[in-house]
Amino acid sequence: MSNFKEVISHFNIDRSAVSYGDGHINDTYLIEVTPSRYILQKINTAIFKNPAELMENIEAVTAHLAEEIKKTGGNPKRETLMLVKTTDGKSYYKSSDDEYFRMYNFVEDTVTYQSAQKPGQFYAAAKAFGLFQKRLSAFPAEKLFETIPDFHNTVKRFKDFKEAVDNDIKGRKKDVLPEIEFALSRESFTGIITDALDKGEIPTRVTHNDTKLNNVLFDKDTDEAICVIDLDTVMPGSLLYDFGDSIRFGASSGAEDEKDLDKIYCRLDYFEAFAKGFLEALGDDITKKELELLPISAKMMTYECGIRFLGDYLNGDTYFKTHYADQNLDRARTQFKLVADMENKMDEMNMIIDRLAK
Ligand code: ADP
Ligand code: GN1
Ligand code: MG
Repeated sequence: MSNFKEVISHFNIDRSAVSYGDGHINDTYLIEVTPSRYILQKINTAIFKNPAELMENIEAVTAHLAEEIKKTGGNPKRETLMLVKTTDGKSYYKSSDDEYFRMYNFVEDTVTYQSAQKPGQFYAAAKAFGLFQKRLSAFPAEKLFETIPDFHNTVKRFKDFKEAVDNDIKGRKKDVLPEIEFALSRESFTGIITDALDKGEIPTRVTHNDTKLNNVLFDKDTDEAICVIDLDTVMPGSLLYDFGDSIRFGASSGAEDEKDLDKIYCRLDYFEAFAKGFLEALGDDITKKELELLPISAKMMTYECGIRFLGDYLNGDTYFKTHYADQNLDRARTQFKLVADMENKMDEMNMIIDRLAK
């Protein structure tokens, strides 16, 4: 990282930092100033075009969450991210080379998981994401900036994907024709959630929009899911985005970039555990139509992520961080394998939701 000393001095810290975490988007560093630790992040401005607006969102959302947590006797220092202000009282620092940095308190004695190890753990994550959404239900959605426009507009994502296929700027299309065919043949279902939103059949809510299992911190002793992190995409959206994206990642039997596709399928016991926790946390705060669309939202978010990975592969890997050549292709393949498996299991997924909703 360039001019590191300059950056941390503006957070009143003078220590070295080490790279940290497994995110695909921002550069994350851990800083130790005994007895405290901090997370420093360089915001990815190729993706988040307006970091000042993004930080305004995060300031407002974390302040709201802290109040809600206090009201119920919780501990905001463990249950929500807390920003560390710069020496001039701001929530971020813009460096002399125009990079944007923010700092959070490190939430101690927690762990993140790259995959759910037992259904109970995924149930706990569901409770945390459900509660996150519930705590934000009174937050005025119109106050939030759209940090990435059309983030979960699958119809728009499909158009972008088709453009990547048509442009084929890296000449990779010829190697991935079956994957492209898989994606293109499913165009007709891409509008189900956007149509329901447009027609007012389901409400717009304040949602997280990136509910990967590794975006929740678990207490290392109790294994309770205590703090939802990665708030860059908190924006107006649909509850279905949060449900579907959680299932996409956490109900998968393997890693997002697993090469052996025989190992990849959707684990229905994990699907059920998540649905149970999410519905318990939401209580009455979910409509009949949302309930009905929960299973299809899992397929939608998985498909959408698949076309995003494959589109990025075709575009030359410019969006998601990759650690080896073809990683985005491996990621796209696992997503499509999951989509195919979910199509076979759709009846069972519907039955599970029917049973839980009774
Ligand atoms: P990205 O947007 O790149 O996914 P995240 O905000 O999710 O970045 O952070 C990456 C990782 O850093 C997380 O998965 C988590 O392990 C860790 N992390 C982030 N913030 C904190 C925090 N405040 N306390 C403890 N760990 C954190
Ligand atoms: C990114 O930031 P991270 O790693 O939690 C991405 C998500 C994808 C996910 C796929 C802002 O999430 O939308 O679902 O990778 N975040 C952004 O693993 O694009
Ligand atoms: Mg993350």
